[in-house]
Amino acid sequence: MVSRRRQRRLASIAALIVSLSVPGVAFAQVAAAPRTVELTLTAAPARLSLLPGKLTDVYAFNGQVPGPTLEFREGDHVVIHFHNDLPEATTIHWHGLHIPARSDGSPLNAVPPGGSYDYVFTLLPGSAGTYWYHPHPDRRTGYQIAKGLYGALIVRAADDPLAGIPERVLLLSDNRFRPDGEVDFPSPESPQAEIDEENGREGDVQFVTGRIMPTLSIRSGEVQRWRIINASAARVYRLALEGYELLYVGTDGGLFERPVGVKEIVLANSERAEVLVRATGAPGSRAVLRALPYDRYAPQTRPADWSVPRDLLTLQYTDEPPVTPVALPDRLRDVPALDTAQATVRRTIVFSQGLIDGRKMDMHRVDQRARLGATEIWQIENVVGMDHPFHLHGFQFQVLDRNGVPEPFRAWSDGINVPKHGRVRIIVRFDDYPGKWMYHCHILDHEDEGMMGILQVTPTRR
Ligand SMILES: [Cu+2]
Repeated sequence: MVSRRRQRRLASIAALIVSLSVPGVAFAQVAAAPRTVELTLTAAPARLSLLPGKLTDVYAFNGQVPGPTLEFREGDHVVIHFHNDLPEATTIHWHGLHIPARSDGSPLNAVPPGGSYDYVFTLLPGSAGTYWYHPHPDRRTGYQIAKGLYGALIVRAADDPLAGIPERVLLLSDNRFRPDGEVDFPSPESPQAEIDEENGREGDVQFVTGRIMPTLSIRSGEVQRWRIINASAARVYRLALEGYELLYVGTDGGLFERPVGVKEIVLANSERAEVLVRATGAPGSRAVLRALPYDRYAPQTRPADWSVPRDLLTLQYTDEPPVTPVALPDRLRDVPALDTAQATVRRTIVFSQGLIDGRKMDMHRVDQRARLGATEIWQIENVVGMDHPFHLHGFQFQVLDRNGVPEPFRAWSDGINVPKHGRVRIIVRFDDYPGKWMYHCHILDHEDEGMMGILQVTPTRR
């Protein structure tokens, strides 16, 4: 019999192997038994090459930008020993995970410089999906992510209907640099600072999992599963692989019930998409994944080049002869509908420029109070002329409709874009984990300026 101590040691070795995996390459390693996974993450300054021929002062998780891709399984009990070796307070927010509030890494649980914190949670059945992790300290989230603190997190299911299909992680991020290679933040009061405050900070250098315009290799006939994460501060991606239909199979909280064939996908800030790419081209050919123009802007600050498509990566076919494509399932899993008849509370949340319900974030105020176990319908209204993406911490929700148009298929989400002068309705059940939870705009500059509120979920007194 393996001792508990030895089990933990083995788990921590397994986690170390996982944490050293090359970002952008996913390793499937699925077994049935629940396990404890223990790993260490350290945030610290580093000097790395992000641009060819230049060195940049960054903030890095375990010395890497982006941070290591973390892989877990449903049922895992996860213990992450976090050390903050930055010169400022920080947290790690496990974006999209349904876990206890003390481990959410919200601004309420800042880890001071030199401090440590253990994030402890269990990944529940049904939680398989693509997530990411990033800092979430008060007012400094945009700065710390721009300095390099972000990484992908994958939760796998033992009964994944797409198991065995080769995977790629595409962590989309853009940044701006000074001529000397340092990350470019505008000086306060400058015109650029004003534009950033309005639009959110965008950059002219586009990264896919830390690389500029990478080449992914594919064999004719092959099917690949791409897990795409929008880790940009403000840029929204309208993704298309020219000449291809993508099979859209999942979003923030995992797989849909069925694959959906699409020509393009709009991925707002913090959102994830899982797609299957079918290599229908000839050996030796190539295709380009592009971000097509998407007008999320107010006219007065819309960038001059907003309508220029941006190339993200090259898909290069090998010269090998085609393989027979694998058979793809018609059905992926059940996504049971949350029942609108069970909703006991309806709320309206109003987004205006930089404000939620007319006010800025106050760490000492509770803006919404909900009962544990309640099912609620939230309408998020955007009353201004630019898009604001809504994110709720801790709970996956289902989108009911956008501008009154019913959502075409059911999915679990933790973020949803609220278009200019638009509204969305979501349904959510606060089934577990009482505590204080953030909801906010995920344009990082807006969030840092206070476009955030606090939801307190409280157990019902008996
Ligand atoms: Cu916003």
